[in-house]
Amino acid sequence: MLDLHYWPTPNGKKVTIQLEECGVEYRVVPCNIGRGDQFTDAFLSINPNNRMPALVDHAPADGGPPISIFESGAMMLYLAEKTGQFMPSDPRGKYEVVQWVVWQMANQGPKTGECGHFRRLGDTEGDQSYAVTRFTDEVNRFYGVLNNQLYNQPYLCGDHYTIADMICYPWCVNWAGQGQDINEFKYFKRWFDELSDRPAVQRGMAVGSDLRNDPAAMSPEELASLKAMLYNQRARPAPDQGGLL
Ligand SMILES: N[C@@H](CCC(=O)N[C@@H](CS)C(=O)NCC(=O)O)C(=O)O
Repeated sequence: MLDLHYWPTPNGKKVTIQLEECGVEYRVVPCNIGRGDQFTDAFLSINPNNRMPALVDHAPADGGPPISIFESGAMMLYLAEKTGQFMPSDPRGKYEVVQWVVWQMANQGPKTGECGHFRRLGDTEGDQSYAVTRFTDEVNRFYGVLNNQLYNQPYLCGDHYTIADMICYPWCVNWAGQGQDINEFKYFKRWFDELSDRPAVQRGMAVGSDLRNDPAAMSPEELASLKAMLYNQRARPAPDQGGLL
């Protein structure tokens, strides 16, 4: 059995899309990042980076103890290898996919996240126009990268739908909130519309739609403590005694 520690965000939905596409059985373990589940000792033993998603495979191929994995890209590579689906096995084809997975993890994911953060902030923390322009432009560049890649091939890595497509898709769904117009990127839009119609993509995107924290139902104190917990996180102290020096 696979346990997916999950909250319904684009980074989580990449993995639910893949699980749905592969048709494997999995269990969703809610990790409520608005309540601080990502900071519990149990969760940190799976992901020392206190971020969801995380995956635990209770039946790994080597028959040994459970394997736990953090970072959505690493989880998707693991699942592609475990299921033998949506990633070529020859080195040329495999590394075509791996480089797009790494591109998404190093570029599209983090910077689109910052784009959303600064755009949502408005002027509550002072003038954010420099950051908004910087990240909105960078996200625009990403849509251009995807559009060019899809100009003469149906999927990001050629003729076959792979985890490279699945990992990029959820971060594109909120294109309007990112200050973009996908009608300017017609090859991208063809791909986006096709993926949006896939039943497994729809199922993956819908996982956890009942899981939410409603800011409107929170008191000002609760909102302030949520903000203090999520923003400006700094280093968690290491144990003082008994370590390797
Ligand atoms: N690179 C990581 C990013 C994970 C990440 O940023 N997760 C966010 C939700 S999308 C989170 O857990 N945030 C909790 C927090 O900020 O404390 C991945 O792709 O798995």
